[in-house]
Amino acid sequence: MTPAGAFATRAWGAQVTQWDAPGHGPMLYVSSAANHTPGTALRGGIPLCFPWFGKGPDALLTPSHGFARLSEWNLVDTVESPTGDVTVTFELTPTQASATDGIQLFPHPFHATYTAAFTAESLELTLTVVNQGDSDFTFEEALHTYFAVSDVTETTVLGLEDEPYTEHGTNHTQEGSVTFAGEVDRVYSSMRAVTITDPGGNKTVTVTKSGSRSTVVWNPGQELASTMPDIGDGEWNRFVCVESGNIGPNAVTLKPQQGHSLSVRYTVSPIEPITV
Ligand code: TA6
Repeated sequence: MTPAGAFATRAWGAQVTQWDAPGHGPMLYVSSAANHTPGTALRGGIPLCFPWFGKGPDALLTPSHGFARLSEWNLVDTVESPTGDVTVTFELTPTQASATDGIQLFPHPFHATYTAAFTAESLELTLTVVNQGDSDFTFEEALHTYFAVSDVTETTVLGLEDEPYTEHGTNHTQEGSVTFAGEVDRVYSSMRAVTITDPGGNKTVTVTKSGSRSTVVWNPGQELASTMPDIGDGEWNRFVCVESGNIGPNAVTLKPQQGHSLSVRYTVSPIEPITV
């Protein structure tokens, strides 16, 4: 345990699999039934969706959420600051992903760098993609974060009021805070910060971001979760996904040698002062 709390990452998918913030415990949900086999999607932590989201803009692409989370990224370095902050850096190129299913659907010379910076009260993630080719390419991306909550039916997401979103192909406008009475699977066009309240866990998490025009909010609800073998029994209400990305009409187009960075910062604070 460092001043930055306990954390863990893995080269497969450059996936953050643990972030325990001091005074708040586990901030991320990882399913007890998750498949940890390298090269498969791990249910929980922070899956990295690239170069498409879901099945892609035309709903034709597999694997779901692209090949980056199924590829072995190169761990560039792990740096600890004098104050105990820890920054982990990964990179991915087409050569490293050459054996991953789906790479053939994105025949573009890219270089992706991903950093995770753990501090005593925050986690900051940055995904940078550079076009190393000689023609434009377009990609989608999202940091698909599974925030641990004590009960999603008591959780609210604030900050998306009046924002447009699509859910199962239908367009809507968010009225009030986002609550969870059943399945919620919404892709918002929004650049705003949001706050996740977890009253049972006595915490709020603020999500601030840059370089991101899409916010996804997802929980499958009890019925859909019961059909998903890698969501542990009774765990459907123990997480909410709040994902920062660029999806659909907000996909990113890079010219040759151009780069784009998506950054997000999660900060946690108690709802009530913690008495010591
Ligand atoms: O983030 C929302 C979503 O696109 C949902 O539709 C659901 O499919 C979820 O991602 C999980 O996707 P996965 O491929 O990890 O099972």
